[in-house]
Amino acid sequence: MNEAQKSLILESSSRFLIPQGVKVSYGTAGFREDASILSSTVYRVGILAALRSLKTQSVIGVMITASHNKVSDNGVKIADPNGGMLSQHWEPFADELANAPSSQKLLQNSDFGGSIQVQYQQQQNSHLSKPISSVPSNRRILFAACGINHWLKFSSTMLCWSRPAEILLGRDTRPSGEALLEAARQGVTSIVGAVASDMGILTTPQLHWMVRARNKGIKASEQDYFEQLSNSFRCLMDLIPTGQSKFDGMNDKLVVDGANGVGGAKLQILHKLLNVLDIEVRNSSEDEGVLNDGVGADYVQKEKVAPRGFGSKDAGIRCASLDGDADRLVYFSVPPESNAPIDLVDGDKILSLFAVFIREQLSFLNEKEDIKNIHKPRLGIVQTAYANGASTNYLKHLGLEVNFTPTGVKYLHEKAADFDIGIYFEANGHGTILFSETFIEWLEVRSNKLSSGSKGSEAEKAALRLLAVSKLINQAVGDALSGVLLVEVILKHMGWSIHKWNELYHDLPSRQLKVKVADRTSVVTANAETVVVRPPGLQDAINTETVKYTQGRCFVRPSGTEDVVRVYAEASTQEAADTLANCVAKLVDQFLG
Ligand code: G16
Repeated sequence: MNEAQKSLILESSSRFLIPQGVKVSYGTAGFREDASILSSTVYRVGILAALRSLKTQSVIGVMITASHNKVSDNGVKIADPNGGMLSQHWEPFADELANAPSSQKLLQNSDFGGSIQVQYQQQQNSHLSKPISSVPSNRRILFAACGINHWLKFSSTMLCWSRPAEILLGRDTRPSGEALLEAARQGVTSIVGAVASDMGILTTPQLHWMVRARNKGIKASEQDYFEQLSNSFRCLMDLIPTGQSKFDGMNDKLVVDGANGVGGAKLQILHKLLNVLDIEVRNSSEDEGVLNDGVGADYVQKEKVAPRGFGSKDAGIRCASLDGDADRLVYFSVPPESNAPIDLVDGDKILSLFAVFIREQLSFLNEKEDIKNIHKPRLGIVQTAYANGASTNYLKHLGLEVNFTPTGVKYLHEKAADFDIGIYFEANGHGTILFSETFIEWLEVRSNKLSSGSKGSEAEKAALRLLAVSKLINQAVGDALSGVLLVEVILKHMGWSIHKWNELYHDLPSRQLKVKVADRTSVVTANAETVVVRPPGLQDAINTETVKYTQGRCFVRPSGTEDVVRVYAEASTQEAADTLANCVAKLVDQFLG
């Protein structure tokens, strides 16, 4: 191994020793722990991100956030070249590198360059006689991570990568964020030639958007992000059918809970740029409150109560809530009576609103002869087991194809990318709409025709609307800011109030609980997390309980972001859903307590 590189890693890693007894795992959305034990993990993620950048010869992102978790937690995740989550086959490398005893050991044992050249020669002879998995794990990380060609180039041409690693770093408003971002920066720059750019305080989706934009050669500053969102929003507003620009008997104001996180302040900037929406932001990071404490989308959706700062004075007003890093969005309305439950409009309903709108636009397009002659765009829906059963029935009733994946944006996103238009949402409000490149190209041709003089048939307007949606809604990851704008303009387009929207279907009563257990990883699930495979006997016990309830449905799964097992139950009444959830929580405790 090159001496300069070796001493660079040895020197920087000695500043980030792993705390004793700590073992971390790249969960649903990266590493998440108490912030006080995370600096070595974040430093190593910096190294991995630089290697990923070299391997893909692209810009990579590192985001410091723990999203909906409490303020004392923090976390780190990598954004891949397309702006999406880190490729799943790299997650084991992240785990190995983050838990490797020390970088000293990582480098000490032998000469990596030699080991990798042997592997390379074996591969040149068409087959790896020794499978990669038999190479000691620390070497395997660098072997697989760097890629043979880069590595050989590295060792033979002395640091002349064809393109040096480039990493965009972002963080949310957590107090621990600044120091952890510095740890990430030192990790990145411990790879010779790697460049780390601090993009400052951002929402998680902004960082993902920037990575995607940079790799597509599009301008990628925060200002560019705001301009793209506001321009496409205005375009959709201009295309609202005449006479449809007021909500149906509804106050036009929107009040947004910013979870005391980064999203509120960013929404204010967007609001000023747009200058057409009446938006009031509460619980912004500039206010006194604590991040995600009695506020935010996770709290509102799970507890089904109004966030701090909202009450019966807001009755009749359309309200929305973002989570701590603004990648989730739910809507709600507050009843006039102070103790009554809120009307929650969750991710499933946002998905349904988007599906109704997109389906309408596609129906205008499909009326045109020429689309029949090319190919009918495929619209697909992706949900998880948390999707309320009533939402799935509604979407199927519309004739839409509904698919299920395990929890985690990385799974939903991947499935949604199989379609010309893929809409994915988790009930917790995390989701977006993906458009295939081919379909976007087709839309661009149609909308060019329109802007070059034709008056605009319904089909052409539909093409323009869909194109604007593809620019407004974040193509990299779920984004609460772009989600708010799309919801607002679709409600205006439809002339719907939040109440009318909420009446699309009636949710089955449901309850979510968390159970603290000794080791959550001892719960293993299958079939998109609907069946417990381990520990043996738990699923049978859940089944025996569930059949007692009309429309009963229940599942348990280990959280990937908190140290708990989650329980979800649905039934025909709230009381039944609560009882079922509580009984199953007790079962989890008995089996795993
Ligand atoms: C993350 C993931 C989401 C997931 C949520 C909860 O959200 O991005 O896909 O639904 O965690 O995951 P779990 O139930 O495994 O704890 P966020 O908003 O916290 O980044």
